Amino acid sequence: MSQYQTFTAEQAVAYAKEHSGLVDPSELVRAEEIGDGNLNLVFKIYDTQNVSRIIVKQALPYVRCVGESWPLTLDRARLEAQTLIEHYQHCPEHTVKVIHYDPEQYVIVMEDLSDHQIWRSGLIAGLHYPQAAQQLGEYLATVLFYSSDFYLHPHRKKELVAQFMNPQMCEITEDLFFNDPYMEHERNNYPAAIEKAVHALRDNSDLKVAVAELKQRFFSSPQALLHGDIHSGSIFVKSGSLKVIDAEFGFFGPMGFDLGCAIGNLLLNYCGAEGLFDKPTAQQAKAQRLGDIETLWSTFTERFSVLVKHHGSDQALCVDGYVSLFLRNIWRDTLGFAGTELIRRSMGLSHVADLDTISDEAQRHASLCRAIHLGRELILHTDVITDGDSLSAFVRRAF
Ligand code: SR1
Ligand code: MG
Repeated sequence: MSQYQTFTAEQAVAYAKEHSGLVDPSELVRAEEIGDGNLNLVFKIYDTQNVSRIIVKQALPYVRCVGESWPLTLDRARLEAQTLIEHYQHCPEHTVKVIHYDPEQYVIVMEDLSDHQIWRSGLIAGLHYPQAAQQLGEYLATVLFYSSDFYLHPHRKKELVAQFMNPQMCEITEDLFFNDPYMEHERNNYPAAIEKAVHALRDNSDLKVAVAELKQRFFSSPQALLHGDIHSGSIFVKSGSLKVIDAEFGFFGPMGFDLGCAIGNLLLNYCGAEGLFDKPTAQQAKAQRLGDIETLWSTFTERFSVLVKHHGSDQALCVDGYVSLFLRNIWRDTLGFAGTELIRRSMGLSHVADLDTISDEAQRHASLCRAIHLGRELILHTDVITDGDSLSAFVRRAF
């Protein structure tokens, strides 16, 4: 098989037998297609004992959640494989392992993480993984530091920036985060009941200027090799462990974008808590989400600063005092990008289950409005929110 064709379950099993790297590949007998994401085919491959052993992921030539009318580059499979491999090299404990990449079939074979669960599903079920925020902070600090100018030789950095150009996937983000919500667009998706909040957002010219600034930063700040789509659905967790998957949006961009996506998704869960849970559980979940955000940011800054101190190589960037200035700017970006994630997940094409699965309609609409309101406030108040603690206080004051 050399020409690209989308796999059937049988073909996925045959492929896994050849490329799994398992000692007993003949044991692989059955595939289940589990891709519930927006873009790809994902097969779990089971052995004779009905244990899932390996994952086969294949890029489709279009956006799966929309259909063939929206074609999409298959090269994203290369970008995903290479981003994961690059991140794994520096942070194997928190990055899924790529076992094989096939540039003709646009297939990635990777380790099975069935003993974990998707963080978003856990959060919606009211589960708390106390170590997850710290581990995510460690992952982000490590992979972003080792792909930044603090560490890389300037020639190598520029080579990597070129290798990880990802124009089509970036364009999706550019449109969905920074354009669609702020205008009428057929891709937008929100209930008529929240129309007033949507119009108020679109009438806010200060907000549009601030979003333009964030889009400009996204376009032209190749600070580090980002994951590019690090929401709670791209993260597997289990007690004591966190693994990041799904890096097809990987490119060199502003560090605050990854941090903002991660924090934005914890805040989306915060905004949905009252619709998802009974009152005492909602209070507890909200406190946990804010605690997670504080831990994520403090771990990120501490770890990043230590890495600069001990492994930084650029003389000018590593001068005393610069890293804290750098991190202050990253924090401002983080808040802004978190705000855009809250807004686009509430009224744009791609929603999150933290809000959409709320069964009570009034609660669901109230949660969407909270997310839009909080998103706007974060984007407009980056100057007064100085760190994780002050973000928590700000969010608590909002609701
Ligand atoms: C058309 S893709 C929509 C969204 O799904 C992905 O997971 C990204 O978050 C993207 O924005
Ligand atoms: Mg994804």
